[in-house]
Parts: sequence; structure tokens; C-alpha cells
Amino acid sequence: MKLTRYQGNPILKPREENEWESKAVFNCAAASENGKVHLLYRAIGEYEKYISKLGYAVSEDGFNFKRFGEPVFEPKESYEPHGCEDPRLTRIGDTFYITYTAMSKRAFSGSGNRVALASTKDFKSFERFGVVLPDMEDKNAALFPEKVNGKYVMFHRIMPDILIAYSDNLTQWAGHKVIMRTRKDSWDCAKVGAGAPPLKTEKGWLMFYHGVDGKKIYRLGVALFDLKDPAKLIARQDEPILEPVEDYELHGDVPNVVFVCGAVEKDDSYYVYYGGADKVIAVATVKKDEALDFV
Ligand code: BMA
Repeated sequence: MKLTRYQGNPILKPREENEWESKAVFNCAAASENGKVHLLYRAIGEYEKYISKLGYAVSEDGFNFKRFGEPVFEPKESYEPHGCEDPRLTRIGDTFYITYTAMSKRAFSGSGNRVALASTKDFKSFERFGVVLPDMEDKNAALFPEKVNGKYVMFHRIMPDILIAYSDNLTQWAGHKVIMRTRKDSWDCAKVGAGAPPLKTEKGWLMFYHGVDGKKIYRLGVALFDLKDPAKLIARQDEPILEPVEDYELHGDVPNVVFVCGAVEKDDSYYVYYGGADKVIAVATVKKDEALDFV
């Protein structure tokens, strides 16, 4: 499968008039609810400290988004003084859970990344559950939309591979095990990370992920995991489904990056939301009946 870019990309750009989102808006979480698409996006308003806050936008058609104007979620706890990065959204019942990277050290320092959890019902007020993987240098956590075999399930990344973990209560996680590795001599040889929270299909859990090569080019890939045993990888496409080609993917604050944190099912397609060059937000789609042709 390949993703098809929306002609009107990028769908969100930095906004000069709002300081907190004046420099970059990128890597966004996505969730659908009654036909609407909700986005929680990462926003940068200054380069000195590079502290990320989260903004909110909503759309009826998945392409045209209305922005809220103020950050809805920003660092305030002792475990995240340097930012809240790369959120993922998972709707369970009437609650949206947010997994994100809590930055206890400066951005780009290469350490102090922890997986934190929060929730909201309205994108106005948020409940925080704190750091849920406390002893791990970790990021890219994506929570499944339902329990499997009576347990909550999450993918996360300890360099350079993707792991699975299980929980009874969403805050304590165990059973960590590598489920998808980097591939030698491939576009995803240096590191891989779960992208969007897995989507349920008849054939398995569909996961969009990012892979990085030795030249730091970020591309998107796709994999399918067993419905009853999500630790079991059923299929993984050899070729990427999207790679930096367009100007807004090649040039920005970090060049050559497409980075996915959210995808939703809408009508007959999957809408995949991704950050372009750590600067803007774009969307690409695939028809549902073509999405599993790699299996
Ligand atoms: C990764 C993450 C992403 C970012 C990407 C490219 O390590 O930090 O947030 O988009 O690098 O800079």
C-alpha cells in the first residue's frame, strides 16, 4: 500500500499571531468521534528552550481544521519541565486517553524522555496520571483502543525497537517484550517507533509506524498484528508507505521527516496525520480495501 497525500497539504502551519504556536506545529494525535476528527498537536513558540505545548483542532471533513487558539495542555508537572511532545490519542468509551513524551531534560539532550498518560472528555479539562513507564528511557507510546484478553495493551519504544506492554489499570505496565525490530540494510534500519494507536481491522491490528535510516531520513511504514495476540507480527510491508518528497517534508526545522502520531477511520478510508519536517501538519489517506494489500 501507499498513502496518497491530500492536495491541500499542509493542513496546519505555524501561526505568527499566537506566540505559543508561532514557530512550528507538527506531530499530532488524532481521534474520531461521531464523524468529527480531533487533533492534539505539538506546538513550538521559541527555539531557545524548544518547549512543546499541545494545541487542539477539530474538523468535520478531516482536512479543514478549526483551531482553538490557546494551548490546551502544557508542561506543569515536575516530570515534564522541558515539554510535552508527540501525543497519541486513544478513545475508550467516552474518554480520550493521551500518551505523550514527558521531557524531564532539555529537548535533543537524548535522555530524560518518559512516557506519561493523561485523559480528557472534552479537550478543555485534562486529568493527569503521571509517568507510567518510570524507569525507562522511552517514547512513542500508543495505547490500543480496547482491552485484549482482559488487559490494556500498549506499544512503546526503547531504542531502537518497538515493545509491547500490558496493564490492568493503565498506570502500571508489565510484560515488556520486543515485537518489531529495525531491519538491516533497509529504510528502517536505525530505529522504529509506533506511530498511530493501532486500528482494528478484520485481519488484525493495523499499525502505521515511523522508521529511520542511517542518514536520519524519517519514513512511514505499515504492519499488521494478530487480533487475539497483538505481540504477534503477521505482516510488515517492505517498502515505506510515505517518504519525504514534498517541500514541506524535505525542508523545515528538521529536514527529511514525515512522522505519524495519529490515524483515524473515516468513511471508506484511513486518514493518516503526520508532521512534515518538524514544522507543519499534513494528512494522507488510503482506501480501507487497499490498506491490507501487503498482508
Ligand atoms: C524524533 C522525535 C520526533 C521528531 C523526530 C525528527 O526523535 O523527537 O518528535 O519529529 O525525531 O526530528
